[in-house]
Amino acid sequence: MLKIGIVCYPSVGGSGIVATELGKMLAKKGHEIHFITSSVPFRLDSFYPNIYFHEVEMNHYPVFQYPPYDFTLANKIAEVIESEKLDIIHAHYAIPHAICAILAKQIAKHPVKIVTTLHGTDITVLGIDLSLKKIIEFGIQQSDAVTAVSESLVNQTQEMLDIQKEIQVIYNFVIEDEYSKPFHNSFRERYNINAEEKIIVHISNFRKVKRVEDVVVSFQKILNKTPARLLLVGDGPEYSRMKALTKELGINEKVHFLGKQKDIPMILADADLLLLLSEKESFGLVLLEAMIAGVPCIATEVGGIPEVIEHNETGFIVPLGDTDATAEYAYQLLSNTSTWKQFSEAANQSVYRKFASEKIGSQYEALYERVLGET
Ligand code: GMT
Repeated sequence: MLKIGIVCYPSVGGSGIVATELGKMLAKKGHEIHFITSSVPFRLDSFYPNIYFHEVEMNHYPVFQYPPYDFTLANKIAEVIESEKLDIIHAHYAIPHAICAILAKQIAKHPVKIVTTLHGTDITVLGIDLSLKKIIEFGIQQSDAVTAVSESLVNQTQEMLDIQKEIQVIYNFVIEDEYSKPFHNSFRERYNINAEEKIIVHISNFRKVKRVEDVVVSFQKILNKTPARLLLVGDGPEYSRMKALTKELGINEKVHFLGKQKDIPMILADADLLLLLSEKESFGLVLLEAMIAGVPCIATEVGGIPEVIEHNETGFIVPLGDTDATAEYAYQLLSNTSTWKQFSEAANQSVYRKFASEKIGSQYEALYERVLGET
């Protein structure tokens, strides 16, 4: 059994969710897992045997213009490598986590291997920023193994960065059982949504890249065809603008802003359709969450999304910005119960087939074993 340190962002977001769920799954299999983060990962919401949490504490000395978080993190990783005799550090994100892990590996007086997982924003956004490009390349080159969450992200990384490293695709996953608990129509009751009204959901961090505006505009077009409500889940920079937009469009009574929510399976249990109309998305973990819950998705033809959704089989793929096509496909799905059931079932089955948590967990284990076998 291995001793694995996981370095990730602890807050809400796909990379933190994947890192935490992977840690929980590996701990269940008997590995010893050490999370090294600035606060308890939000999915680590209970006591789990074999899981330990090491907090990166920041001291604020007035002499530093900017608190040196990255050094503090590297120092903590080095401390944990030595005290716990870690075999592997699994860093989620090249910047800053892989860099901190590489530094820690050099500091620590105990050998360790570094596995880095690229999640997207580190490459597609930061990779084109010349002020960080070289250090991202260094993080990838110096890791013992690198994975990316989609084929598209591997291609983009190789196109944008000067690297020779092999990057293995290991897809994201969800813990299937969490989405099959019995739920009751809680949202329908709470918001007085009648049986004819379809529930459409969008879940994101409301960054500009998520194009929430396209979701709202598509919803307005859907409303012209069929009665529906839109649940907007999450919070972020675009939140207030979206509130104003729904008022401006006169659809604010049909749109419910739920803010950040923890219980995504419960929300999805009431949903008929999920929209993800982003302009960049290396994978789109929320699509898997919806699909496993039997909620068909309409999403844009960007990044790794076409690897997750099979167009016209498990959901629909639309060109970026095409709100007419989104509304048209939504109507096709929502107006025909047997079509909806067929897509719902196909979406659910494809998660078990292509993204099974057991299979993904084993791929990471095999990778850890492989790097440990290399000298
Ligand atoms: O999309 C974000 O803004 C959050 C970011 C994260 O750190 O969680 O998401 C990235 O990683 C997820 C997990 O691998 C992927 O599902 C998202 O597609 C990816 N986001 C982007 O590529 C924009």
